[in-house]
Amino acid sequence: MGEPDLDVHSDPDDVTAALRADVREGLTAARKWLPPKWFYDARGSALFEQITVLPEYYPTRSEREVLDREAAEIARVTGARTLVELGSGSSEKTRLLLDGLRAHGTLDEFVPLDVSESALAEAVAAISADYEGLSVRGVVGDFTQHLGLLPGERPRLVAFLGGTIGNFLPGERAKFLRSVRDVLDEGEWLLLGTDLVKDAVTLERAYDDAAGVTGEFNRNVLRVINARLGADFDPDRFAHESYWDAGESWIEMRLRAREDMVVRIPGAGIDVSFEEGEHIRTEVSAKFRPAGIGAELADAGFSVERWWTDERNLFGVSLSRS
Ligand code: AVJ
Repeated sequence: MGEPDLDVHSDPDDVTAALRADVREGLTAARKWLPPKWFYDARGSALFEQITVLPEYYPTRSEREVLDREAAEIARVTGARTLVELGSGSSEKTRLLLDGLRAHGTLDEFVPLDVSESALAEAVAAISADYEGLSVRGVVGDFTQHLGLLPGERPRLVAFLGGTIGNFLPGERAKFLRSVRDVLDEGEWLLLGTDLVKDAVTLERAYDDAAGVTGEFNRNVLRVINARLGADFDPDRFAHESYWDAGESWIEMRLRAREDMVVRIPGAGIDVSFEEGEHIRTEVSAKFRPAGIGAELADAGFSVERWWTDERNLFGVSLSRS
């Protein structure tokens, strides 16, 4: 694998400073929490890839079913010259879109953006090797901060897949959708994947699999804090849990302390005490109803042109025009 073409917008020192700020805020709060973006170092990104093929974790398969069926239609409707993918990870499902857009003959550039440099480098190398003549420009960055920097010939199609929009809290979600709308010109496109509300058992199992992969993914955030901030978390002293909050319409992942303990986090200048049974909320993953997501897109200034779901109605994909 050669040196991939990456624009790095996140300086390692800035990343550590951002983690320090998040850890200080979240772990000194009365109800402890951490933002989910810190799962994704090389190990966390690899664990997430394993999650996507678990029998319990339906979102990846359901979304792929839709993209496989609709890629040609997406290409026809948008005529996109640039595909921008936010939170691209391994870009596996993106190949369906790339194939559809290439077949349609309009696409010349692919711009994947991800916080994980390792996942992005692999994706850029693999896509460049497989799509001759396609210009591939990876951007290492945080899609809540680096949206203004997105290159590409118009019209651009911004894809935000996998249901990652669910990781925002509702207020942040509105701000984010508005920020995407603001970087797009009129007549450009947003392809958004949203997981749908369904029964609690299906949802909780999707985030607490029998093989324990999601638990390891969840505990990985503690390893990331150990590595970057010199902390002494013992991940085995935290139990993994998933919890469906029907009122908030989101799944929470939690790490519950198995015993009383004090964790030293020198890089954040704090010691954090845990009581037995106390938990850290490490992720929310909101689930949507079609009318709700339609209204949120409209509020952000988009017009929803297409809405598709998989055969079993588990996952929705919307195509909106700015
Ligand atoms: C990648 C954010 C879409 O919320 O379903 C998977 C992450 N967390 N299992 C999700 C995740 C636990 C995933 N997203």
